[in-house]
Formats: sequence, structure tokens, C-alpha cells
Amino acid sequence: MKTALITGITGQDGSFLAELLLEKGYDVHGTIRRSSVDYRERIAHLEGHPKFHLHYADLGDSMSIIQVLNKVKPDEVYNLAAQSHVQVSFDSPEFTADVDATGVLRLLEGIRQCGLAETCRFYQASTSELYGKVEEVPQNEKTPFHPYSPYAVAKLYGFWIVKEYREAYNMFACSGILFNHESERRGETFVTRKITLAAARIAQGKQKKLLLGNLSSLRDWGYAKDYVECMWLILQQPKPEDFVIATGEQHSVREFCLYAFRRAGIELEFVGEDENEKGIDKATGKVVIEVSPDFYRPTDVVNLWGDPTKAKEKLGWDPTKKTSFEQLVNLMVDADMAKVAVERASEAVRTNLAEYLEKGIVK
Ligand code: NAP
Ligand code: G4F
Repeated sequence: MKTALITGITGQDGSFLAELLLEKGYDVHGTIRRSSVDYRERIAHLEGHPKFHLHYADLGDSMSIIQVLNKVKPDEVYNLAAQSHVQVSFDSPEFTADVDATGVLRLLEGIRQCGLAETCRFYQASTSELYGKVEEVPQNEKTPFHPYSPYAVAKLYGFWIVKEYREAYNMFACSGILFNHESERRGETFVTRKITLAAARIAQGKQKKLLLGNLSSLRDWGYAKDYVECMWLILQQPKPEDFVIATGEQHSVREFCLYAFRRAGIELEFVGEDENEKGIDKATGKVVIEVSPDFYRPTDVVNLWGDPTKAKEKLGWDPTKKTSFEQLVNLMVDADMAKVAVERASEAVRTNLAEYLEKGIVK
């Protein structure tokens, strides 16, 4: 029976990967950070499982990493921990570099110093952001990198240090160059989730408008649950290699809005250009989407489109047999429609309660 250590287990991908590995019979260990609020929502359903274990560790803290590696002695390490928000990396570039670049080094060196280099396989959560200001379309494993944000520059270091440890110390260390992958568990400030939540709230009369940045940005969006399967497959190969994981399909932010609002029951029409572009509810004529330069980035990556041929051939992973773009949008909107409906119900209860308290009906 294998033992896996997942850093970033509380995140979108960490939670799906933990589920997958538990299903495969692994002993699953994850690292968490202390926080003053509860942030374990995505893994709460796994706590109490006999093969699920959590440890405090931070990628900024070598001692905590060494301690957990020594204790767990994993057969596989999946390094998913990161400051993963591109826009935030412009505000916190040094923190992003410490976690997303030096953090990878701390983990690799920790594996070596704990005497696990020969037995432990290592997966690094690399990213299509490495292609940044893209030099060709679509992008594959041979496309030159041109990182275009502090996040991408930090992740580029992570990519190269993994390659270095593979070559210098013969470690089974690989990077998955994953294109954007989303889900009902996606953080609420990434564009897809921001749109599906807003579509649900606007459809249920809870929000009036959605403010977005660059509507023309193009992404290759897949479903996170399908992508964590590739992380595992990459570590089961006969030799360590890097892989692009993508759907091979590209859509704009504007198009994502059209599909999401339609699923929520609102037909949209876009009018105007650039900062004056607006999304209008065709049925009511109301403006429900506006562009705000607050969400523009100093440098924006606008043309990501992955070529998953190598993954298809070597991993046997075929994105055409996985969740489609429309299915992804639909499942996200459906989950948010349900979430918002409950929010409304509990809010209504609170409102009624306040009223009842005021009238002395409830004491
Ligand atoms: P996410 O939801 O933002 O999760 C990030 C995880 O990293 C969280 O568990 C977070 O813990 C943890 N973390 C942050 N800083 C840390 C630190 N200093 N020490 C230890 N843990 C830390 O991200 P995701 O979407 O699941 O992505 C997983 C990984 O894949 C990330 O490395 C991301 O950069 C990369 N990636 C993502 C995509 C995508 O489209 N989702 C595409 C390519 C690559 P807290 O809960 O405590 O904050
Ligand atoms: O959803 P996003 O914030 O994701 P982004 O920047 O592509 O990064 C995500 O995917 C990467 C893989 O390529 C990961 F490595 C990374 O960790 C993260 O998971 O933005 C997507 C696009 C951008 O071009 C952005 O400018 O959407 C555009 N956008 C337009 N309006 C917006 C908004 N992005 C956000 N977050 N919020 C907006 O209001």
C-alpha cells in the first residue's frame, strides 16, 4: 500500500486528488496551515477517514517540511501548495516567489536530506502561465516559455528546479504543465467561479451587476476532477517526464459568461467595446455585466490553448472523453444556484428572526 503526501490539500486540486488517492487505497497525508478561520471546507468530508491524515507545514518553513517528510516517509509527494492567484502575485510578489519558487526547492531538498531521493516520486503543479506572452498557438511541451507575471516567473523557477533535481540527483521528479482547470470547488475570485456565482445570484435577485476585467482573454478550461487523474498517471510512468494537460479547446471570458448566464436562465447580449462593453439581459434590457479596469492586470496572458497530444499518447488520457466545456459550466452554475438558494433561505430565516425578536415573538 502506497503513502502519498499532498501539499495544498485544502485547495481545489488537493481536495480532488485526496479523494482519488483514497479511492485507490493510498494512505493520504496532507499539509495544512494554521488559520484563524475555518478553511477546510473542501476536505471536511474526508476528516475521520482512517487513511486520511493532516499535518501542519508551510512551504516557507523548511523545518516544518523536514518534520513532516521524516514522519510520513511518503512514496509520492504531490506539491500543489502555492499562492495560486496571478493578479494577487502583482500585489505580493515576494511572498509568491518564496512559496511558488523557493518552496519547491525546500521540498525537493527536504526529500533528499531525509534520504528519500531514491524511493520518493515527486509531482510539481506547474502551469500554462509559463507560456505567458505566448510564442506559439497551441502550446505543447516544446513551446518556449515567456512568463508574464510574478506568479509565472516563480513557477518557472519551480519547473527548472524540478528538472535540475531530476538530472543532478536522478530523482523521479516531474512537472505537470496544467492549463486552467475549474470546478464547483474553485476559489471564488478566479474568473470562472466569479461568473458562475454572480450568474446564480443575479438570477435569484441577490446581486445586480458583475464587474469583470478583460472579457476577450482566451483560456483552455478543463474540469479539475479530470485533471488530478493526470497528476497520478504522471507519477506511474516508467520514467520521469513533464506533460502538458489541456482540453485542446479555447474559449473567451465573454463566451464563459454567455454559457453561464444561459444556464442560470438569463440570455445575454454584449454591446460596446473595451471598457465600455456591457452584458445586457435580453429579456429585461438591464445591464448585468460591466467592465472595470480594476480587474485589468499590469501584464495579462490572453491566449492560452494547450495541445494534449503527449498526454493522450503516453498517459492514455483523452480529454474528448472527459467533461466538456459546456458540461463544466453547467455543473458549476448548478452548484452555485443550489448554494445561493440556501444562502437565501438562511438569510430569510435571519431576517424573520430579527423581525420576530423585534416583535417579541421569539425571545
Ligand atoms: P488553490 O485552490 O489556490 O490551493 C492552493 C493550496 O496551496 C491551498 O491548499 C493553500 O492553503 C496552499 N498554500 C498556499 N500557500 C502555502 C504555503 N505557504 N504553504 C503551504 N501551503 C500553502 O489552488 P489550486 O487551483 O488547487 O491549484 C493547485 C496548484 O496547481 C497550485 O500550485 C497552482 O498554482 C497550480 N495550478 C493550478 C491551475 C488551475 O487552473 N487550478 C493550473 C495550473 C497550475 P490554504 O488553504 O491554507 O490557503
Ligand atoms: O481565472 P483567472 O484569475 O486565472 P489565471 O490568471 O488564468 O490563473 C489560473 O490558471 C493558471 C493556469 O493557466 C494557474 F496557474 C493559476 O494558478 C490560476 O489557477 O483569470 C483568467 C483570465 C485572465 O486573463 C484575467 O485577466 O480572466 C481574466 N479576467 C477577466 N476578468 C479576470 C477577471 N480574472 C479574474 N480573476 N477576475 C476578473 O474579474
